[in-house]
Amino acid sequence: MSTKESIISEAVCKIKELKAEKEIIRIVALTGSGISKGSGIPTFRGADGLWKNYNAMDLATPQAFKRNPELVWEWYSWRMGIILEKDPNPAHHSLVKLQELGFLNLVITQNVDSLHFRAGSKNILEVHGNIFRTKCEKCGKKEMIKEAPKSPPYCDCGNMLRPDVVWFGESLDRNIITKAYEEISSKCDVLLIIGTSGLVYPVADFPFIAKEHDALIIEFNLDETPITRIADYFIQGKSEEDLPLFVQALQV
Ligand code: BJW
Ligand code: ZN
Repeated sequence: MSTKESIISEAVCKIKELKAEKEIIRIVALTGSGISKGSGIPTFRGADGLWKNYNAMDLATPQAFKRNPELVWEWYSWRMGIILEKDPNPAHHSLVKLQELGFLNLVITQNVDSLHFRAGSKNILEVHGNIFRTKCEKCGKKEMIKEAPKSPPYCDCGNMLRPDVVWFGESLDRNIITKAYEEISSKCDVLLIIGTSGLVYPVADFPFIAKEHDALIIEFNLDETPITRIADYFIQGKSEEDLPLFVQALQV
């Protein structure tokens, strides 16, 4: 049985080997809600996930917003309030450090919480949008907001705004998803997959696309996921504890 420390050390050795072979290697991080769990922000699935107490179809679909925009806004404002009280954790900071050390090129995140940005990551693709941005479906205007609205906000054009996040059944932003596919399929030697259940498409395909293109797959998660079977290294535990260990090992 390998210990976690030995798995981290093997993964780091492999990365160093690749770097020695190729000189320039591109590392991409793909993150999900588990990376923000250590900050006190709930995940979606699992025993204490958001979907345990709230029905996704009543809150995170365009139909739900059409049916009851007040309820949807109330839920998003509640979540914004929670996020605003929290800070990036050592896992977010580790990705910044990896970028500074020249080991990380891009963060692709499914999270809408801005924590990678607040931690100081530079090159971020937010594939499911941002909870602190509103969008007008009538005139197309997008705007960042600093506080959780107390009631549904309106655009200057008179239309009710919506949170600029991607709901079930909606397409992801074409430019962002194209860039993500491009990076994953042609510019990724190592994919770090952190705190995602790997259940939500199209992002759930990314690890498999990267693998098909010979990327080394390193997964950080508390539990096994559908990705684990293709992972070259599975580092099981809390990302806020394990990513700092991983970065430390890379620096030696
Ligand atoms: C830790 C930890 C710690 C905990 N350390 N780890 C193909 C097949 C089947 C279905 C579909 C398909 N293509 C499209 C669909 C439909 C749908 C879909 O995928 N459904 C599946 C659920 C089956 N996809 C869509 O509708 C997407 N649109 C689309 O594809 O358009 C075209 C199309 C439409 C319809 C049909 C066909 C094509 C859009 C998806 C949008 C997802 N939106 C949400 C909400 C965003 C806004 C908001 O925040 O409110 O995005 S849902 C939610 O799930 C959120 C997340 O970004 C996303 C992923 O969740 P994530 O991050 O993985 O969180 P969890 O909770 O699932 O997992 C947490 C993990 O962390 C766990 O593994 C823990 O173990 C771990 N963990 N603590 C490390 N401390
Ligand atoms: Zn408008």
